[in-house]
Amino acid sequence: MTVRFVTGNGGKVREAREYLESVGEEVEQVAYDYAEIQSDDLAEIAARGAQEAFEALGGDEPVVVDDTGLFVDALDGFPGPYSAYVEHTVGVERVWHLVEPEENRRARFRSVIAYADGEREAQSASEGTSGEGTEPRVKTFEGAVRGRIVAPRGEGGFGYDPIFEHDGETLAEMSTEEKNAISHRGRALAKFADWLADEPAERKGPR
Ligand code: ITT
Repeated sequence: MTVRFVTGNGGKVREAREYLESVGEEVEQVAYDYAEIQSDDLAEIAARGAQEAFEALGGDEPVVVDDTGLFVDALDGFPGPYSAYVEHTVGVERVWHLVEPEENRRARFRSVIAYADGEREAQSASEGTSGEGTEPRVKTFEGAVRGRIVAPRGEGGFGYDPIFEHDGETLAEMSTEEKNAISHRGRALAKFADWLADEPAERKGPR
């Protein structure tokens, strides 16, 4: 099966391919600028994005989006859902300098992968449906990794990877495979792949 990965970030696609192709799923990068709703809930942002992109793009193949944030403890979770904006305005080196004077340099990356495929499923009973109500299903898969913010090191990866250290190495010092084995995205991809593997075979063929 091919999943359409809706993102402008080639680094995310490289990691998704490395993981998903090893379990027999193809990944195609698709450019579509879905509205990122103003929310501090990554899962909600990703889920809405996946649903909107699936409806706007048309076609049968499922879509996934990935929403990721870097949450620094000493900065009360900043930049969090604003990580892309902060990277593109002040840059990751400035984030290191913000954290440098802090004693506690711990941080966490979180990723949510949201998947939409046009299948419909019953609305939850709490919404009091008559049995006919269905809504497009969107599944979300989350992963997180703890580490600490350090002065930039390493040439690999992308985004905040050079300033995020896990087990003595920055994510930019790891290969894609090594990063996937411990990273926020790698963990979310593993949950997604497990769920896909349990899906009925007929969904994976043409509908
Ligand atoms: P799309 O929305 O088009 O997918 P984006 O790069 O804007 O791409 P996010 O909002 O999810 O995606 O990314 C938040 C920021 O975090 C952004 O600056 C990314 O470069 C960065 N980022 C995402 N995943 C990362 C990772 O695994 N390692 C380092 N930085 C990452």
